[in-house]
Amino acid sequence: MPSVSAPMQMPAAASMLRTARYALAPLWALQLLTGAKSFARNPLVGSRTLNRLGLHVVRKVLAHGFTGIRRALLSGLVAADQRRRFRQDGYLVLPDFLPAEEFAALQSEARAVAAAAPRRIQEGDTVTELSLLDDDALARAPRLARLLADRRFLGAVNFVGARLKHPFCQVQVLRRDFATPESDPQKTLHSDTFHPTLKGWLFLEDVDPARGPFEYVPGSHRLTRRRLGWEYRQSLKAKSSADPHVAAGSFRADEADLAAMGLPAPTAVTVRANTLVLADTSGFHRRGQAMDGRARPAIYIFMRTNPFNPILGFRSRAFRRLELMAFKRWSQQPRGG
Ligand SMILES: O=C(O)CCC(=O)C(=O)O
Ligand SMILES: [Fe+2]
Repeated sequence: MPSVSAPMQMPAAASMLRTARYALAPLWALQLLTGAKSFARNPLVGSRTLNRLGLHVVRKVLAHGFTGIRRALLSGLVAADQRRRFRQDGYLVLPDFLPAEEFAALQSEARAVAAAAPRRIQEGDTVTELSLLDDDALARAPRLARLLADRRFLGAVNFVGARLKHPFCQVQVLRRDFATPESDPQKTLHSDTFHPTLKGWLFLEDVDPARGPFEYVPGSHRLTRRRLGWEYRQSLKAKSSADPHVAAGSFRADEADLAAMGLPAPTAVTVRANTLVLADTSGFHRRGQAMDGRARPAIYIFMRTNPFNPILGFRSRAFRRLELMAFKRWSQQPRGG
């Protein structure tokens, strides 16, 4: 008798789903002690009640506290003036990073890596080609291998990223796709995560305003009372935001928000080739709008760790290899949407 049994199965299925959800609760709770940031995916992170009680704000304060202590302990990795500039602005710009000849050789190695069938992703009107710098790629690119093992490079990356760790590096070539009318979500001013985190670029060519430079709001990495108030208000509505990036924990700020937080307008980080830019992308930033078809090639540096882990870390190549293997498996999976 389908007409009777069907309605009876519905509550059973719903209750099984509810039970399955409760079974996951310990995992969600444990994730509160990690960088888990999605208000949509983790019901505790997204809980309006918990956030009204201050969950998001407490996680943010603790993450900044732990990161600040680790970074202070790693402050010997960079020169005092760089430290001062980073603390003030939230990003570092190191021009002429490599000796000219070394850079020229690295540039041609990076071009060769980028020419060999990279991964291609499209976000709105930006096409990005990414080539992973794993052991295979580095075996054919000795200058790139030397950069990734360079003490000064690792020192600056580990100071800004506040952890002793090998970053994850790719050759990244961005190009504006003029045929696509949609806008690239990276071009809206945003913070990547609630906790301090690192992204960086060693630019392989000059980045003038027409090439869509990286833009950063100086000082927006700092936790002020006004920032915390803004974060608190965002945390109450993030879960139900129509913008999937906000629901995923990457808050968007407009000009009025910046003014309310006492923050200046973003600075376009226009640079010459061979400049290393390292930023705490929990500060507000965006990708500038490219006005012509020229590419923006760079060695793209990424490092993200559990902000609450007090251990300074260690630079293990074996660990990096494992992370790269996991990433390759993940990036080869077919994904919809
Ligand atoms: O490509 C850029 O200039 C910035 C992109 C960005 O916001 C990001 O990667 O988080
Ligand atoms: Fe970003």
